[in-house]
Amino acid sequence: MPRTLRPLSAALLVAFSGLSALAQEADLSGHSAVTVMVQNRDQLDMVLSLAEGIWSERVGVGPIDIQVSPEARAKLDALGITYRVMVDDLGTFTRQRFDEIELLNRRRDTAWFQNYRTLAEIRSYLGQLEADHPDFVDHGSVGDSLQGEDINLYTITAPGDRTGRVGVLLMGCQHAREWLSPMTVTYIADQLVTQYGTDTRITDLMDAAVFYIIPVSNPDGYLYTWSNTNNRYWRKNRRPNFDGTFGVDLNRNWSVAWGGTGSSGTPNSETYRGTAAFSEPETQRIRDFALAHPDIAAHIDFHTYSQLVLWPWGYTVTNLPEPDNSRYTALGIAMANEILAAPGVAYTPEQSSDLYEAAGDSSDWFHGVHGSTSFTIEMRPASGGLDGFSPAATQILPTARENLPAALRLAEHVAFPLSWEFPNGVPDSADADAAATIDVRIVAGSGQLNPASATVSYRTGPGSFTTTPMTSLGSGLYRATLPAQACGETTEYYFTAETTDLRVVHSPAQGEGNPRSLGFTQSIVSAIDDVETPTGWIIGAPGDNAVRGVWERANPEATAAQPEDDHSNPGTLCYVTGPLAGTALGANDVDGGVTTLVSPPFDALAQAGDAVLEYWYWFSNDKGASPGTDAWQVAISGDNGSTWTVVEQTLASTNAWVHREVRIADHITPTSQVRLRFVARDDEPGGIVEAAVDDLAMLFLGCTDTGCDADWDGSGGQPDSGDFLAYLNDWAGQNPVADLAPAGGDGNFDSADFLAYLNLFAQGC
Ligand code: 0X9
Ligand code: ZN
Repeated sequence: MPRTLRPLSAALLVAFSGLSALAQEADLSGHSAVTVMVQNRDQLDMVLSLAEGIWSERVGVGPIDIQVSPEARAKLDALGITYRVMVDDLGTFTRQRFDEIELLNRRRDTAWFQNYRTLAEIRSYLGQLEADHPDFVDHGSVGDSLQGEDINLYTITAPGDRTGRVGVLLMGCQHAREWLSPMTVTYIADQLVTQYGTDTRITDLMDAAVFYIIPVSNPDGYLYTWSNTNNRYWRKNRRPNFDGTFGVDLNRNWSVAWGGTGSSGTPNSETYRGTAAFSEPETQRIRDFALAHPDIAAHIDFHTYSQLVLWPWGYTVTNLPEPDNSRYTALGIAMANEILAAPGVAYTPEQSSDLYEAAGDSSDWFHGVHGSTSFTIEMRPASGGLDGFSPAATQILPTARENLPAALRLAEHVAFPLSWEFPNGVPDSADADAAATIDVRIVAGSGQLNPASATVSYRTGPGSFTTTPMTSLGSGLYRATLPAQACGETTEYYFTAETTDLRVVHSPAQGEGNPRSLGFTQSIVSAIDDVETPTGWIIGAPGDNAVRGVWERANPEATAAQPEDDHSNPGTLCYVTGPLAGTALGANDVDGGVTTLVSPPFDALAQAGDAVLEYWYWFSNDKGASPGTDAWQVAISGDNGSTWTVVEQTLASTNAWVHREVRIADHITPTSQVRLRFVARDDEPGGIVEAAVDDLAMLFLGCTDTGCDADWDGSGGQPDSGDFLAYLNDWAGQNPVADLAPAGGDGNFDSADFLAYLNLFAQGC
């Protein structure tokens, strides 16, 4: 799947090996971090030879982030090589960041995850977590680092019998300067423990998996980056090399293809691989721990930065053999989507070597030798993001929060025989008096789905569950249908499926023990916008940078990525990105960045009831290069567009008109000026991105109570034969709403119920 091949040339390797000679002990003042727009390979070699540190993930023609001395920066200027300044003076910047940390520490209201933490603080935080939850956390060690620091290990799982639980290893901070990494891993440990019993997803996983957490894999390097401001950008461990320089890049020291492309044999290089595979105690200890724990089936190595979800191989552009390549690709896209939907920011899922070939990394070893499913995640900021390895402390929580569900997704993949996805979301309400449908995708995990086994079980009121098969829509997608209910009723339901080797799986995991609920309500439509006439929509927003395929109100022309028809019936117009088909699929899709569309204001206070904005949309990003990497975002504003709250972000294509309902109070306080904002973005050159929006409506949910219990058909007035027949129908059909006696119902549809209705009828209205 690698779409661009960027082998490191011999010249480039020479360049790499020259790195960090200066960075080793240099004073950072006057040094800068810059993004250079590298035009060609000659320029690349020149730029790399001037760099004293490479910050970018991506090394090649195109933008790269580097650290430069004042002299090197002057040379760039003299050569006419243009660059953007990320940090003008790293000395000042780094001191400011350290001052910030001190300042935050002096404030009594700084929460633990609102500041960067030293190795000692991380140890004591997790030590306290263990003291508070001894049944959930066990501290241990995988052994000592080169300088004799303990490489701490925390084993986290729910109390109870551990047999059959699958292991998930989360590793942070192989690279010393990547400070968001130990914070994220510690956050995940914290959430697994403290959200057990509260969060269903975490609870189900903690019952099925053992999480092994190594927050700081390179303690010597981490301590060094804290020791004084000048060493803040140290990457490697602290091995004294034979030539008097320091450090081995631990993420080039693993054994798969050790010594190959993208690793250096020169000790002062930032990517120095060491004298042999596993020459370093840190990689040795983690290897030995993993080999002694064959229960470990999944592994994530957390790094910064560039916002990427990476899978093997890293050492070669060759794809993994099938079925692994497809499995990793689907999983990588699902993990990136979890991050985006958290809500978080866009991470690009791709094979590691799409970034650059680099031999001897941890994920290649975990996949290739250990046999577990392994990802490397590069977290915030984006490549070229101004803060590089040193984002403000306010970035810690958002980064940690968005990565938690990605880790859960991977853990689910190995812990459960099958996993469940809800492409249209899990609905919280449905129209009264009509059957409700819910679409679910059943994805292979440690097992394969028996396609005939997918069922939904439901009940309304007490009594036993009814089980019916779901309808297959193809490629693992199923539709569950729940019978119509009267307004105000709530149906409980859960899904069941079986693997080909007869393991039974539910969603939610406890099935009948913990079903989901769906409330049936009536909706009153107070305003409709079918986009057939202009009504005050706004196209474009500050920061929009798409160069093609911006939003238009138009009649779309069909392509493989775009609809032929709008959604309204009757009607022809919708908002669509680049409506014309053109001569090629990529002729009129979104290109070059972001395009924004803002709806006119809707009055969410127009009526009583629960205000809901509904809309229909179409999104496609799965055609062309890098499928599944460009994002769709919907946000809501209650102040006429001044401030926005994200309601949905996804990488998932619909390739069809899909219905969404946004319950306003779930996101903002309802006001009379509520707008929706739709953003389509194309970050990946070559990716095809199309979007469309139609048929917005303001709905109010509730049950209009006619005040008369015998008014069974809701027609008002005195009860009549219509009401009588409607009741009879529900009673004969054993609709739980007809179970009137004893009060609250008993699951039987008998003469007591019938008499109770006759009684109501006789009372009149
Ligand atoms: O180079 C690395 O080790 C990782 N990037 S970082 O900037 N955090 O150092 C990326 C490793 C991904 N693996 C391969 N490309 N092989
Ligand atoms: Zn790294």
